[in-house]
Amino acid sequence: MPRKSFCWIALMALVYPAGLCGGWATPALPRVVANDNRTPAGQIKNGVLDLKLVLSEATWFPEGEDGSHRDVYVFGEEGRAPQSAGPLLRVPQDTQIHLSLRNSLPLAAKIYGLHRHPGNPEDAVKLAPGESRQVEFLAGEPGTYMYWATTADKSLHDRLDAETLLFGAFIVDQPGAKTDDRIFVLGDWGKPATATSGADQFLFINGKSWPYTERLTYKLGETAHWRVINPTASDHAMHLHGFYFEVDGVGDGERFERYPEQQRRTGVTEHIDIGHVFEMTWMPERAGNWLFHCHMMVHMMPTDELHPGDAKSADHMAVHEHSAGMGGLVMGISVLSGAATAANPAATAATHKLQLVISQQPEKIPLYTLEVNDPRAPAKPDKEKPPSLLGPPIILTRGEAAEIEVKNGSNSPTAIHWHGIQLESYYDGVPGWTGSGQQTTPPIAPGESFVVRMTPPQAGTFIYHTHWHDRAQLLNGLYGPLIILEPGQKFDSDLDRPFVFSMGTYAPFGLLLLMNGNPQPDMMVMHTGTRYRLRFINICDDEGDLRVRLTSINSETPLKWKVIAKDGMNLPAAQLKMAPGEIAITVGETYDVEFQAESTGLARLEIWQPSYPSSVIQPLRFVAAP
Ligand SMILES: [Cu+2]
Repeated sequence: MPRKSFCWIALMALVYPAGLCGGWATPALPRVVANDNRTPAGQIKNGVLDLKLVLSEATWFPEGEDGSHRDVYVFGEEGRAPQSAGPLLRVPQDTQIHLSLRNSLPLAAKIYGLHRHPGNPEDAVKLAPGESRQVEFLAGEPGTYMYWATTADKSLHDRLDAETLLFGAFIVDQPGAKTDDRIFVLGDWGKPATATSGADQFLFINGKSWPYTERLTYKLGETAHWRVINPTASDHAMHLHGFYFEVDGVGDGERFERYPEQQRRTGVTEHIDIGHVFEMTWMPERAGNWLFHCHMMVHMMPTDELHPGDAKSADHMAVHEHSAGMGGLVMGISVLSGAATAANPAATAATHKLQLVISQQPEKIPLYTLEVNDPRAPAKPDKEKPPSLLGPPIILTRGEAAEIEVKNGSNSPTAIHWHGIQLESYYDGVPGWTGSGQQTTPPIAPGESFVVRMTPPQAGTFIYHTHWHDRAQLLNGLYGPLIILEPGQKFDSDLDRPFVFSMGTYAPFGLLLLMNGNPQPDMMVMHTGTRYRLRFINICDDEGDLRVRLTSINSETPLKWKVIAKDGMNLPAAQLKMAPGEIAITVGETYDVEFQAESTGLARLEIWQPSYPSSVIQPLRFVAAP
């Protein structure tokens, strides 16, 4: 077949800077086939799986089959096309596994994870270039696992370049278990910058990058069971739009822990560490288009290297009309209504109408100012200066129809996502994607308004934030707390304290980690013997592993608090307990905790990331209640 990309190269050479053509395929290499992980590899006979795996070099097309490509190392089944993710190893418990492994790479390889689970994570099968070996073992405990390889003696944390696609899913099923679940293996191909070319990176799921990832289709009321596997060199914050999911279990690649029913957590975002896995279950209850994506901005943006002219998402939308300005770790989900026509946005009469007004201060930092006009919000008694780089809270009531007019007074188009809220797809806020085929959410052009309707079914802590996919909006404060109260409840700003964690362009210092829009918040006074609700929101761009901790001023031992909700969902009674005041909160997660100071004194609420030296401390003073 003639290579379509050939004339494309000539065309691209005119448009793209030099140095981007390093990845053009060697014509002799086979082409990588995207693996949707629905068909187990090999043959099972009489309780024995026979599978022949080969490591080889191949040409991979992360986007369209005539798009950009890279030469990589991948797994394949002997005699078949190489795959990304590698061939699916899936067997019932107690299956004897007979593997034949062949290394056709010019480099020695070490393969990890091909043993009985749980086993020794350091166990590796070593293969010299050209070497073949047989491996036999019994499938271990049921669960979700992975196998992966390195040609440079690296760990999962530091693999680079061609070898980063050497991985596959490994599933052990309980005897008789249903196997109609879906398996999503995350990928991250990366090459550091050199003297002659920039860094090159893109992210993908089951071998493809958005908008070329598989489009999932569900019927209303179907149950979706997913397994998510992370063999990449970074952690991720996997977020589902519009619906809660239950986390059924987690694993570190070696040991899988299935949660007992009362210990399962419900949320809209789940952190997944390097080499880890999780299983989730959810039910599509509303028709329309939805997303499952990594909430870390850099993992859901169009790749500069593949689309150097499209760095601005508006331009990108024009080039790839199905991309909606996104790229990388994003999957699209269409929920079919079952009716002949797609669900139209409902027009329930709203009894609570308010406005979110976005304005822009040209050439200033921050670029945007957000204002909420709500006739129900009490007038501010003094001329309190609103925090910069943070929108005011929007406060709604569970079960009450609300109408929010988003007025875009800025110079760039935008879109607002109502993170964690179970609402109709059309109002979910992903321009060009949410809604249905007939009517998708429009971008809000400068000078225009968009009226959002929702009747939140759940009281708790949520987020409104830009879903416009360039960093400038997120780093300039286009977000704020979205708080849903129980009917009859009034927001008490003394007892109820939102803490928004973000990254922002803070004048004149540049990009900083912020708490409530501030890198150095002022002293906050709280009363002893008084129960406070602290609402934590992480809307940083990429801080996947953020920690929050409450300690008294002279101690590293956290004070005790009670976590009462995650992602706006109250924890079941079995999970409520007083615990040391320290939690991990990933991008796109919210936590509500109850805290009561028992003695007067100073304390600090601190956020930090283990891998970076930056932190923000909110000083607290506990004084006797009047
Ligand atoms: Cu990510």
